[in-house]
Amino acid sequence: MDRRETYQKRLAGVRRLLKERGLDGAMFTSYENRRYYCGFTGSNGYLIVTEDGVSLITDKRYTTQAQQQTVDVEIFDHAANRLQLVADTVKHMGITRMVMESCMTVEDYFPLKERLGNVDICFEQEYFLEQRMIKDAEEIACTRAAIAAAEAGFEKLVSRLQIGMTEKDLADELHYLVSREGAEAMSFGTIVGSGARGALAHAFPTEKKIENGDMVVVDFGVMKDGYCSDMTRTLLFGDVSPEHMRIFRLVQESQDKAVEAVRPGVLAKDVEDAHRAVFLREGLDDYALRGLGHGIGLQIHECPRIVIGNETVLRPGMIFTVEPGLYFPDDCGVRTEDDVLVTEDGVENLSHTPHEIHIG
Ligand SMILES: [Mn+2]
Repeated sequence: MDRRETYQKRLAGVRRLLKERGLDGAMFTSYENRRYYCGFTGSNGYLIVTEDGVSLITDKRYTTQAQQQTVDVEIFDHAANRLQLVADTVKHMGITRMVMESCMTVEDYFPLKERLGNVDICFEQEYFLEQRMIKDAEEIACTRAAIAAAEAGFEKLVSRLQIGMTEKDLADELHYLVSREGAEAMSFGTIVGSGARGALAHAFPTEKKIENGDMVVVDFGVMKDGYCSDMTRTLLFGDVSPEHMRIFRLVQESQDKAVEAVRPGVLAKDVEDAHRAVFLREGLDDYALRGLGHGIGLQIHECPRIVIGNETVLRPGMIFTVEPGLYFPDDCGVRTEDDVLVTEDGVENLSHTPHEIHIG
C-alpha cells in the first residue's frame, strides 16, 4: 500500500464519522492524530478534514517538512495570526458543523470559537481512538521494528550486566544500546527497580547499587517511525531466594495464561481474568495491580485497556501489552511484559526475549 492509499483509508474513517453525525468538517490538534491522518510529524499544526479536502496550518519551521511528509494536503503557514488563519481556512473550506478533538486546549478553544462565528462545534475523541485501536499493515510493521530495536539492544545489555552496577548505570547503558539499534527515542522514562525498589511499580533509576540476590524490574520501550514498543523483564541477579523465585514463576504463569486467552471475539476483561485467576488461587491478588495491559501505537498507552470489567471485544489488528506483576512493599517486585498482536485466528506474541534471565 502506498502512502496516498494509507492516508486515504484512514481519512475515510473521519469521513464516515462526518456522514454519520451530519457534520461537514473535522479538526485535529493532537500530535498523534495529525500524524495518523496525514503523516505530518511537526509539533505545531491544525489539520482540517472535509469530505473532499485536507488542509494543514502550521508555521514556517515546518512548511518544507509538511510538504515532504504529506500527500494531497494543502499547507498554510501562519505568522502571528495563527487562530485567525485557522478560522478563515475553516470558513473557506465551507465548514458549518465541525468536530474537534476533546483534548483541544481551552487556551485555543475560546478565541477560536469567537473567530469561527456561527460554525457549530462538537467534540469527539473516543471514535478516533477506536479507529487507531485496529492497526493497519504499516503500523504493525513499525511496531515490529520498534520491538526489534528494543530487543536487540536489551540482548546486548544483558551480556554487560553485573552485580554492583547501579540502576542508573543499567538504564544509561540500555539507552545507548537501543539507540545504536535504531531507536528514535525512548517511548517513556525507563523504569529500573532493584530489590525492594521493584515493589514501586514505576520506579525511576537511582544510584542504588544492584546487589546479589536482587530481582530487578526493567521496563522500557522505544519508538520507531513514531510507533512505541513496551517490554518488561525482571532480571535475576546472583542467588535469588527460593521464595522470590516462587513469586517470579507465578507471575510468568499468569502471563502465559493471559496470552493463551487472547483471540478475536474474546473480551478484554476475560484476558484480565485469566491472568488474575493465578494470583487469586495463591491468595496473592492483593499484591497485584488492577489492570493487565494497554494498547500501544503512536502513544504508549492506547486502547484497548486490558482492565477489570472492560467489555471491549478483541479484534484482529489490536496490539497490546500483557504485563502481570506482583508487588510486595519493602520486599520485592516482579513484572513481565510482552506485546501481543490479535490475529485472524488467535494471537501472535511479538516479543521474543526470554523471560527468565540470570545475571552473574
Ligand atoms: Mn506497559
